[in-house]
Amino acid sequence: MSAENLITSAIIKRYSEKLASNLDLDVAFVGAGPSALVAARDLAAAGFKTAIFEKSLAPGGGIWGGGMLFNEAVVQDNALPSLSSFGITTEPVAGAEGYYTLDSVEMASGLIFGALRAGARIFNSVSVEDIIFKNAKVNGLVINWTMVKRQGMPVDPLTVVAEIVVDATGHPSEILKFASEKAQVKLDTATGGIVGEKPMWVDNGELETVENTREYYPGLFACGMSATNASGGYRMGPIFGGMLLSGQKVAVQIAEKLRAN
Ligand code: 48F
Repeated sequence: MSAENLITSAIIKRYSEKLASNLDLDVAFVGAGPSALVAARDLAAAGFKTAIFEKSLAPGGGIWGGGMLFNEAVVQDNALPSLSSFGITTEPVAGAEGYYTLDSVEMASGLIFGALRAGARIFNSVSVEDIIFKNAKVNGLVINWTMVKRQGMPVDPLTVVAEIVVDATGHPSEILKFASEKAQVKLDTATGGIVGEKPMWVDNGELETVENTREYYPGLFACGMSATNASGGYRMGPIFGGMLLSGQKVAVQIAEKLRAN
């Protein structure tokens, strides 16, 4: 075989194997932001078959750009154990006890690498365009290439089955929206639908993100900003402690549920 086709066939074979062996998952995350990366790492490390489907070319969500493209992020001291478990370094903010900065490129790459190393798989450039919904339960994802979606090409999707689906799509809560609007089910929120994120209030937003991390419908959890948006919490900007703790919390909730089944 020519070197050219050796490379081509190796890529096609390995990718096909990777996708085929992740069509039946314990946990499928939609979106590879900070909350999903932490949760996927914890669940994969605990032995659950876990994959993340991310519509962008680069996983990492809102981490890379720090605040307004200044590529530094802020965390509180309660997030330090999580970051150091990934080998990510932080620096105390002088005169502001309990607050730390970190390089957002180190944070994004460290979380991605940690999730992969623990055994989670990440499928980038793949958009989730719908859910599988059977017997009053969310059963998996309907996926397509992001380029197909962007170009508006009339191409049918493929599917991935999962015991648990996690909406980690950030501000838009895209997967909860499919459940609420397409499957027309009541979510576990004050209104039964997506309440919508409130303006910025940092301290409150951080706490609420963690509080609102839960199962919103059988088989469908939300973490990170998606949980904030679903339950009507305040936004918080480029402080990431709540996102990391939300990821840890959803991993514990999911592990408990899967072990109880
Ligand atoms: O928003 P995002 O980074 O997720 P998060 O874990 O973290 C929020 C923070 O980054 C930041 C913040 C800090 O305080 O407020 O915003 O809640 O990442 C969400 C990811 O989901 C992807 C999207 O490209 C992004 O990388 N995503 C959204 N919709 C889809 C999707 C979809 N339909 N299919 C696949 N990926």
